[in-house]
Amino acid sequence: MKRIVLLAASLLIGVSAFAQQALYGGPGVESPVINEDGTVTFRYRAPKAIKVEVTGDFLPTQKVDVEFNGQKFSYDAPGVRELREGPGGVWEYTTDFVVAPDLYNYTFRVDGDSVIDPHNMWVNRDVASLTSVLLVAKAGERSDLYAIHRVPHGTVSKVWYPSATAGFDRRLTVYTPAGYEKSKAKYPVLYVLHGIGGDEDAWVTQGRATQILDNLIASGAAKPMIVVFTNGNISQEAAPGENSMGYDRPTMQLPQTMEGTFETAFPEIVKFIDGRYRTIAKKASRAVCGLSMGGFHTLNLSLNYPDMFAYSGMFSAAIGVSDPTISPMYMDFDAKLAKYFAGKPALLWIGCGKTDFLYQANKDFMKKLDDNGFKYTYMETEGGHIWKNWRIYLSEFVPLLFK
Ligand code: FER
Repeated sequence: MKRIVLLAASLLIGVSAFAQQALYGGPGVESPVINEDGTVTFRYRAPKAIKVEVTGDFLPTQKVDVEFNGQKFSYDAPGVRELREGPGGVWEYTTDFVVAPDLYNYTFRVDGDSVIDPHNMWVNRDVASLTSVLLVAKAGERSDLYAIHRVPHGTVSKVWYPSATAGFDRRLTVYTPAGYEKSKAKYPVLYVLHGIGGDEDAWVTQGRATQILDNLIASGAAKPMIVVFTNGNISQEAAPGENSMGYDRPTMQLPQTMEGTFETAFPEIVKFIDGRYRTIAKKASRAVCGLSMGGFHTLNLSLNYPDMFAYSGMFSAAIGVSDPTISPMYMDFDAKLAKYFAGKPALLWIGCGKTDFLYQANKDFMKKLDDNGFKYTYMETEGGHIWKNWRIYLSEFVPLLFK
């Protein structure tokens, strides 16, 4: 018996040591560390490296001027800082500023190669790149909405619906609010759309959408609602790695992007959701919002189905980019816009960052709205085309719904 116990114990130790080894990138390296004074330290062990850098949206951006096709333009690139090599080949960088509460993405560059932080288990995929995640949450700050708290949680499901347009089943991520399973109540529905290269997972990973919803609903700031995260790539069944293509490489260059088929097929999704969930199946209880391409989809859905959504949110929307002749969805824009506003939408909400490459397009669109006396709500933030902004917009938009 003793031998068996000993054997079992040594097996256990062996297994756990092995499992640890598989996860362990090197002894004694802790990264990232949020220090007492609010600075953050990043460490990376690379005894043979010549140069180790960190880049991410926790750093101030830097303007980069580029020339493309004979045209000069500048964009906001993430800042980069060098780590210094210390004992044991452990490189280190500590910010010389307090890192403001927020959720950040960062990567290391080791001799020019982009790598995630092997000592940080928390990783996100954004299209075809992996980034390490740093959450600096602080009570009373917006970033607290991105953290998980001991509040009632909603249920997040991966749900397949039959798409007659696509000719195959497609996947949605569906959030039902805490209490849904036990109640008989009907709920309003918010549809949330991703950008180019994104999928039905993007908003719940990068966007922290289900944490934001749990927290806003628990505090009473938002009404309980069903939230549907669609896959806006109509040629795709589900997120990369989750569809019949196997572990194919995620790409921004998918067929049938922004050519009208997704919008044409959208009623299939609404019909499926209204059939499967206890929804309040009417305009006043439906909202739609999206980032970038999803903002473009949001506008086109709102205009083409003026009886479908009372609330629309355009986050850094890719507007003014479509060829009006490629799809009936994109034709007669001005007439549809007038019809949409004649239908008295409860809210058209627009958010954009000051350095977003789509800033001017959004400004131009708002001028058109102003010229016509069409009402909307606008939020302008610092920074550009990044998730940091889209999380802000979602957390501003959701409390305004279904009131
Ligand atoms: C464009 C600008 C932006 C465009 C698409 C986008 C197809 C979408 C960006 C995104 O979803 O992040 O000119 O053309």
